[in-house]
Amino acid sequence: MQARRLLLLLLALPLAVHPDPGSEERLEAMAAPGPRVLIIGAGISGIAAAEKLHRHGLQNTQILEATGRTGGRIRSQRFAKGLVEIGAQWIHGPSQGNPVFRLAAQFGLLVPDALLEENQRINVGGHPSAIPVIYSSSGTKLSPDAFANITRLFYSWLEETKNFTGGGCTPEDSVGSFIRQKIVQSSPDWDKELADINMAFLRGLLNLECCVSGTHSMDYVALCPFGEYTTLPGLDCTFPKGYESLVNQMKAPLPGGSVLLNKAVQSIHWNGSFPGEDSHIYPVKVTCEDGDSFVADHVIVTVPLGFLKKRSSDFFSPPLPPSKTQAIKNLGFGTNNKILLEFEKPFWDPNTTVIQLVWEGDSPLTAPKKDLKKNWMRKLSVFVVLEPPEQLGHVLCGFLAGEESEFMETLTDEEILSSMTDLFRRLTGDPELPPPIGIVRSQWHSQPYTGGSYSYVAVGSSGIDVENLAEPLPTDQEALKPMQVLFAGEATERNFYSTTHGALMSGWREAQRLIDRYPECWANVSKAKL
Ligand code: 6YU
Repeated sequence: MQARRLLLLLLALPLAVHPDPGSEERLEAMAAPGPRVLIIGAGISGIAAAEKLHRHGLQNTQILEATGRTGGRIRSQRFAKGLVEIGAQWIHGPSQGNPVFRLAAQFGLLVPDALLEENQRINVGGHPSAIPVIYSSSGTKLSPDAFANITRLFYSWLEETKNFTGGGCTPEDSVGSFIRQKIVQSSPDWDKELADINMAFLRGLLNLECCVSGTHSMDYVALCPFGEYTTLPGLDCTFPKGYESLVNQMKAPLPGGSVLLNKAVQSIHWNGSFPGEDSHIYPVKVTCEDGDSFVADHVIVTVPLGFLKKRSSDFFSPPLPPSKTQAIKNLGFGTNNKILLEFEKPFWDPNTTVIQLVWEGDSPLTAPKKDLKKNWMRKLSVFVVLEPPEQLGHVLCGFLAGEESEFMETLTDEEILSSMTDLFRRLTGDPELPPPIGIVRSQWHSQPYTGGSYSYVAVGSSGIDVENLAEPLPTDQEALKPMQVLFAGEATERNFYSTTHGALMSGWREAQRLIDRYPECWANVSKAKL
């Protein structure tokens, strides 16, 4: 039984060749029949591609992952009394059109409420639906009713941006400039006494949008294609056993040895002729930072756009065609980080779900204060209360985007904790407010294999760049060996970029290309099994 398992395991592995100075490259493992497929990256897109290929009979597939874990930007971690998310938190639009929702429901990973039809029908258009508790920087609690109109206006302007997908804007126009224009038009109608606080409040809403889009400024986000991002119906929900429980379920059917961890790819050589030990000539060879190399018929690259921005010039040989290098340069990839704080006792009321900050003196019409060391906290505009407290403890999760967020990554936990203590004392007007008892924060910008949080369509780019990024190489339709290098990952999904479902769809999309190319591999796989 043991020997049979080992044989099956070996059969499932593609060829790994190690450089051995002075001798021929050495065969490490036997290959299963069918094309050899390597997947770079074990985030949700890479795992989704591997699982789908495996399910359709393309079993000669292996994932190379740079870090010591699977999941990528899905990362659940123990903190306070329970589990918190360092990366993705919600299923955005949990309804039948969302494959993350469908899988989570199928695996039994959601609470019953999340499955209710009525929950799936609610459409908030991707905007926050909770009524916040609002604190001003001078230590006053502000009534959400006072801002109800301005909030409604702000989100109606954001909705208006969707009208530009058909035209009526220039490539230089940004979502930020559009919103500013609306503010200038609308502000003469405001009550004069409320003008300053309204401006400060709107600055906060724009800061929050920076977190949603993963950008430093909404002035960086292109107006014309903004409406191409598609929101799905459903009231966002979370995973009680952590988002990683989804990735763990998805990878469970893969044979042992399918995922090689701590196997950072250094370069991808394509359009070549690389001999395998089976005397077959392969078009692609992947070399790793540890000196290992692998030959393959196809490679699916799922590394984040942030990694490609830093490394694509020396990652591919021959270099990428101009359409791809332009897409990598043009598209945006920014930082949205979390600061999670545990409190011994909540200073907020039990029914509070969101705490919104209003920094008095700030305005969407003036540039943010420059000195990051002094002012990074002013970019913080929202803290979410994590639920349920009985299971998690009293935990607030703050969101911080852009350069301020990247600066925060350079600070120590102690420095952040001390700043947060000062912040909450200032907001509540209570100089004795006990400090948080625990902190954990994300540092997505500094992660060498991620380089930020997620992608957006930046000013000067468009959905065409997203399509170009997704196009397989060689781009020549008549190529003798097509689809040598395929591209997946959240940044390659024109309508669902920046999300886990976009990432998952992209993995399935690229797997499907190969499944279609090798119908003989899955012809024998029974329909029932699919
Ligand atoms: C969502 C959410 N969410 C918060 C934060 C973050 C993200 N997202 P991966 O990076 O996972 O995998 C690639 C792997 O490749 C990785 O493991 C690398 O180590 C590896 N690799 C790299 N280089 C390599 C090499 N050389 N060799 C080998 N391996 C290598 N999404 O749906 N709900 O609540 C959030 C959030 C702080 C950082 C999120 C959320 C984004 C998702 O996490 C992300 O898209 C996917 O996990 C990516 O999977 P992947 O496989 O592509 O890459 C209008 C408009 C607005 C547009 N935006 C609206 C939506 C906003 C998104 N939501 C954000 C909110 C939160 C809280």
